[in-house]
Amino acid sequence: MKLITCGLPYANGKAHIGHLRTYIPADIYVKYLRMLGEDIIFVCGSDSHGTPIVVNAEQANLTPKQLVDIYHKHFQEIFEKLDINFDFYGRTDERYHHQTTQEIVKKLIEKGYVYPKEIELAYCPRCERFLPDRYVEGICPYCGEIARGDECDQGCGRHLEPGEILEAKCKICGSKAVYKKQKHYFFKLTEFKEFLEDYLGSLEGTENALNYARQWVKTELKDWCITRNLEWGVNFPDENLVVYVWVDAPIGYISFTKKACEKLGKDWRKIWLKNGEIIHFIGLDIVYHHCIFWPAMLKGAEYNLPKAVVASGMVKVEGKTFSKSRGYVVWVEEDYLKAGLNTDYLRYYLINYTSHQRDLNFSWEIFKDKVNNELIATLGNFMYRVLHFAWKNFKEVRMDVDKEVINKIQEIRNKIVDSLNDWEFKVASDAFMELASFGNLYFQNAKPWELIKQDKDECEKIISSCLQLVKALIIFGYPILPKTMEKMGKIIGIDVENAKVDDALKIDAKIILNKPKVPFEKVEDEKIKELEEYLELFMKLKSIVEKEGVLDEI
Ligand code: B3M
Ligand code: ZN
Repeated sequence: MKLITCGLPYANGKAHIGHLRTYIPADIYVKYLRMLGEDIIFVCGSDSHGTPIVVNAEQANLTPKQLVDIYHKHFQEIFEKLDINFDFYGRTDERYHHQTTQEIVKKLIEKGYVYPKEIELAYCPRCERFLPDRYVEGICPYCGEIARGDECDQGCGRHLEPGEILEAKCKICGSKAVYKKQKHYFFKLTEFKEFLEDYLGSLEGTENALNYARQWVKTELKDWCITRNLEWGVNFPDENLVVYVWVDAPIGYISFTKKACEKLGKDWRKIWLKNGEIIHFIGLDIVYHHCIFWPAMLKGAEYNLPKAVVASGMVKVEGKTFSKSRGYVVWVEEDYLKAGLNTDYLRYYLINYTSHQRDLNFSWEIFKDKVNNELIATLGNFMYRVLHFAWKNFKEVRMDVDKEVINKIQEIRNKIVDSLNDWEFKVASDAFMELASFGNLYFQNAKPWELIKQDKDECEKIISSCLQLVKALIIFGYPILPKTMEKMGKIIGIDVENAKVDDALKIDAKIILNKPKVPFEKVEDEKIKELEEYLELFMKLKSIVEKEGVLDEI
């Protein structure tokens, strides 16, 4: 049994293209593995705790729970619309999750990995409160960039411990913070140094994640403060504190697996207490948490360890570094879905633009090109030509497939499987498109429109080979373009949702055709212009808002 997870989105804002950069490849990977016959559980959920939520709720005059309710529902809807199908999509403010977190924290305490210590904490004299994590902003002591209280998000990416940040300021009122003593609890991360060095040596996944983690573990490890002064969160045993959000959030992977297993009649212990394979899909900005803290916590609490961490590169919008506050962002609902664009187009763009580890640039012009010149001109064109020709001239086709065609399908199948094993999802999608190009050439060279007049039997043979290619494209394409391939599957009578990859190589006695439909609609120039103009306007607006000093994203 394999568990695939996606990093949990904070339920404090809407879904944007940066989120999908991780979730869509993960979903495509899961769909392929299932079609290869693997037993997979796929989970994710809302990260409901932590200061990002509390601060945003405070600003919106809502309780944290009310805020989470809104965005939890939003994410669920977005995932459904984009055909990202988790077996369970949970939230970390539920009882079941608190229970699992407390069990693990207690276990770490019992095993002596947690100790109390008095520390100096940032405190705002004006707001009269402690300033955990994102309540505070200042300078990263490692690289000198502007940083948040708990992470250097714009610079070196390091996690920062409470008290480490320099020139601390209150994020709410802007006052200079002072430091006050308080007792907190620490996890002995330093005791895991050797274990981590060893573990990171054999951890699988993308090089971007592994390189960072191996570098970090060599330099310095610090014990990790795991409690915070907040009301909202999982209670730390016997104290008026909650556990740090980065303790409970990854435990969501476990609590959601339990819920998924309840639903599916499977045993979660096989994954988390025995040797099931655990694969985490995350963004590059949370490698530290997944490759350093998380395995140490799991090891300390005697749980199974992740087998692979797969990190997606960052996203740019029209060539500019992604930034919600500056308006370099594409919102999934407002910008994409409301424009009425086919969700498969976005899935294809995100998987096919570049390697999973590289930065992905989203541009509406490139989007148009990829849809019109690749999906439509190559893939759609071949599928529709064949289906239309077969339907018009035969209605049902006796299958007698050219050996060369079967070999090509086999070759593409192998390429797809190999590239999945290397986390090279773009290569898989390129291989799939290569099969469509092969089909176009095959059709063009065989000239069935001439053959039909001279030798109908020979023409039927050619068309049967082309139909086998269409069938393979429907099957290989389903994980990437599920809506389209479901629709196309119906034309030749395959239930692609339940198909297996190797069905692409099976030859039926005949294929009966239904009236074909075009696979894709063209994206019009005017539409793209409109979207580009909207984005520009949005960026201008944001820069005005910024100049006027309105508090933006936390
Ligand atoms: N909620 C979101 C982020 O920092 C954070 C991920 C948790 S994964 C366990 O990207
Ligand atoms: Zn830094």
